[in-house]
Amino acid sequence: MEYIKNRFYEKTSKCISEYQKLRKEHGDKVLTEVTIGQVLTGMKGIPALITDTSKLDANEGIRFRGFSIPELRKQLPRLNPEGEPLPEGLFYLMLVGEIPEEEDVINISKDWATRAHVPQHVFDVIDAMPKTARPMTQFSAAIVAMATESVFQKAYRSGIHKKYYWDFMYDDVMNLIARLPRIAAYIYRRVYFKDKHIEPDPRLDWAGNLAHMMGHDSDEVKRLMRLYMMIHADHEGGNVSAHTTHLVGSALSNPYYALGAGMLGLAGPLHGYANQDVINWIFEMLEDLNTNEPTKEQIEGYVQRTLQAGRVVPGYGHAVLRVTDPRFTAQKEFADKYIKEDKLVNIVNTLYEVVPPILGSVGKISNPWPNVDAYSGALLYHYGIKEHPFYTVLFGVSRSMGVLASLIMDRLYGLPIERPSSYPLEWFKEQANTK
Ligand code: HAX
Repeated sequence: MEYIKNRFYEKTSKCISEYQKLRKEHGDKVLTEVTIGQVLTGMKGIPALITDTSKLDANEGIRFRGFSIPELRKQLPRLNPEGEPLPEGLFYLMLVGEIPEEEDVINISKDWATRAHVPQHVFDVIDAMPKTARPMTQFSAAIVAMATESVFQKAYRSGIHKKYYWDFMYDDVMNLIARLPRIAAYIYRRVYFKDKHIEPDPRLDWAGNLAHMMGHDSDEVKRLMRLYMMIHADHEGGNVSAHTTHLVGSALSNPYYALGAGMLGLAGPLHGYANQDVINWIFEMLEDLNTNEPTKEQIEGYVQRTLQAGRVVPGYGHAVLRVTDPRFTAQKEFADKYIKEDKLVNIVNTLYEVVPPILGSVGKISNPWPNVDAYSGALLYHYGIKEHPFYTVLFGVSRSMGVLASLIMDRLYGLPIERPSSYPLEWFKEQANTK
């Protein structure tokens, strides 16, 4: 599918000289002051990274190349008028910077289908682990094991000129994204379905094929999977999975290493693990309250007890957002439209009424509103994907699209190795006392 690579290069290559010009001519320009508070709270708000694929606004949520999620749900090509857009279209938008034609999207689908072969040794690496190993452990290990296939690594060792790095990176990225659904589904079937694996169907789209290989072949699950894969794909460059992928890639590690590292960041409870933790926490609550249909008052009491125990309420809060996450809203709209009655969905909806005022009243929590993870588990569970320790793997399959599209651009721009400075705590104390 060389024309998409060419189109990306035509659209983006002018940025190489723009980047070089900025670096040479405006390198001394002061962007912003950095406060001690920003450093001590996780480098919040410091403009420190170049990411073109998407931008997060605290009060509006994510925009992919300028388009909001509701706009994209209307404008990106879909298989039928009632369905959700194909995530392949979002990948094209993030990479090339324009809304694709239907033909472009179909072509990416076909291209990924032809690249989807996973080498046997990757399955062997997965099979060597106990089935009790966390699905994200198996997923990250499989990704790193697949680095044997890296064309970028081979080209680098053969001494290619740095201006061609992006080209090899592109091929690695397309291969890697194409193979992730097969790896994810293999882990799912291995752990939960006694190794009864399902072969890919190359006629299906990327997300539809993932649902198929997991054994959830209905149109409803495929529709949900397309939405899920779209909304989790990217959240600008500073979140843990995106930043880690970029950072590791900046050492010219191949994309398999970079994404493997990013996925291990996604596996943390404050990031992508939250999508399974929401369900864990709700089930703990139901057990504690000894009911499947808790009242609003009972839920309020449990939220208060969670906070008193020094725990976080999973699915709520965000490092950047200060409103309800539009990815939460997209999923709620999906549930409102397609799900008539579901106890778990009802609880998630009640939590949306109950949690924000309680978190807001604590005083120190910057954002009391729900994030993407507050809803996704209830939707998956409703459609029969009940194995919640697996949920973060689905997030990871989707997130690969944004972070890897960015990685191609990192190499096209020729971004250098990333190396911020660190100081002892004593230095910050001294800074605090100097005028
Ligand atoms: N429940 C209880 N306390 C919370 C909270 C929540 N949902 N969200 C924030 N806080 C607490 C913090 O733990 C922190 O407490 P301390 O000062 O005692 O350390 C305080 O409020 C200030 O934190 P903040 O500035 O509001 O939030 P951060 O930017 O530090 O952290 C997090 C953002 C998303 C990590 C945080 O809100 C959180 O832990 N939420 C619950 C876990 C979660 O849903 N994570 C997924 C986020 C979205 C994502 O990345 N998905 O993959």
